[in-house]
Amino acid sequence: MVPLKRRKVPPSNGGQSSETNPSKESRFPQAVIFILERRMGASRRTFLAQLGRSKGFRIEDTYSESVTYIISENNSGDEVRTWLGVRGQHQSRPPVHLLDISWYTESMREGLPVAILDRHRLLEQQGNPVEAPVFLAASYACQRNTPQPGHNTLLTAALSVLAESAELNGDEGRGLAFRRSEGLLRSLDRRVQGPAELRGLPCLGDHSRRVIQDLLENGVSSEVEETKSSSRYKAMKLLTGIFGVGVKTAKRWFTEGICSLTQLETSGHSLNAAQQAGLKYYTDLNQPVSREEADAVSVMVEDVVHSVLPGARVTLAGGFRRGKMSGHDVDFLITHPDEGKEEGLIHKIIACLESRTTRNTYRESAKGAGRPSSSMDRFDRCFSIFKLTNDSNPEDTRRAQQQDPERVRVEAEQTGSGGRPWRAVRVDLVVSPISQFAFALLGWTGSKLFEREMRRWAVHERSMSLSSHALYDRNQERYLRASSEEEIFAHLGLEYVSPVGRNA
Ligand code: 8GT
Ligand code: MN
Repeated sequence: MVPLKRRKVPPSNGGQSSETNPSKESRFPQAVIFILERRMGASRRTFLAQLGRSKGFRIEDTYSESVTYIISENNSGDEVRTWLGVRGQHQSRPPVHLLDISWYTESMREGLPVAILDRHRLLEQQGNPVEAPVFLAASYACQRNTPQPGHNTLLTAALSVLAESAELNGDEGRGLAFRRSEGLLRSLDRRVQGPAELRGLPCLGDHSRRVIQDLLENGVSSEVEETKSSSRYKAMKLLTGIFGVGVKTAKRWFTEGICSLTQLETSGHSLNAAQQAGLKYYTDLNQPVSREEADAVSVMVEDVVHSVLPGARVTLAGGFRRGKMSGHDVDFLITHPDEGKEEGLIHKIIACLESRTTRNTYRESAKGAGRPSSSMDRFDRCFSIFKLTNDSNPEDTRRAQQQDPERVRVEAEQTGSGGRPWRAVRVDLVVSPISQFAFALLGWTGSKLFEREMRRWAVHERSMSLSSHALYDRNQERYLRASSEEEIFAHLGLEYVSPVGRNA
């Protein structure tokens, strides 16, 4: 997208901005441009059209036979032809070019219609269109249903490695591009047989397509294999795998030559409380949490919450709410039906947890504890490490609790790590007032990509801003209320996607 700062309006006669004067004569009469709104969104299209006009391009509001350049984003040539009813070439008229948005943004940058290169042209099927069945998918992850685990796990696992590697390098943009490709492949309802089937799919950049092609043709991607075996990737993954250690800290340690836990322990670095616990329980915390363990944790959390605030409601969120069979932690959202009753609740929960076990909770505000929160989210929150008894299946836990409440308030380090009767599990607790509960539940159910895409949809397609607290309509200049996730989807003009379909 053309950065806003380039959006200069050239001085025009009489001080009238050319943006407000679309009928101004075109500087390039041979280029009659139509920008397709589909999958681009109305606000972005309006912005791009105004920009073009301000630079003297002729931009049509509707498609007609006089159009010579069709600009589209995230659509295939075949789709565009079908939607607009673009006919094949005819000798009596100038050719119609079906072009990607990149041609348009480059032309904006140059201030004139740039030469059309192959990479600007939209993909169109050659030959018999029935030969390779083509997938169709909407371009935002929040418009798609994405169940677990998907039919293309070989491809999605590989793209996930490249995304993770970019994220560990601090390259968010590149990471997001791979995540979008990964999310798209997860949503496909059958296995991809060959690259030709992916023609015209949105979200797949050149890089991802090359990797996919490699995997489909050779069964492996050399780039993915090299990434996985690189010492940087391995060290960064290991170090950020320590609870309380983020990319920045891990990067600093790695530059100092720290590549293993032993090197970290002997480096003389002083670790904060969360990181010390992270190191101590490293193996436990990096072992996936099973569904059964999550259910056992639920029983413990409900017990603690109800003992400090009867009537409070505890909801399992995160990956487990999306139907995943394992996760890296267990996420809970806590609220009370009477607004205001939840105030101060997190402190009581923490106090109760700490009285029952050794110190194992980490307030979000504690320096270096866990993930930094986005500036949009201001809930009371606490990351903790629970000690879960090995035999804790939820029914046993419930029964044991009734008989002897102390038994499940797992004992501290009475035994060494080998053969000890419990394991450490990460638990994330968030408290929300009931008036924001639907937004919080949506935000904390994920997946991260699904959330991100929903916020992007809100801004670009609806001029709204969505957070885990509220939905604001910028046109109406007011907040839109919702008491269920379904209502939020409806406000956004999206078809409802149930939690199990949000595994983008
Ligand atoms: P997992 O199985 O690896 O645990 O996967 P997960 O449960 O999907 O991911 P998670 O990292 O445990 O995060 C759970 C949800 O919380 C995700 O949907 C993520 O988007 C959301 N989440 C955070 N941090 C924040 C935050 O600061 N604000 C909001 N609104 N959501 C957040 O992880
Ligand atoms: Mn989780």
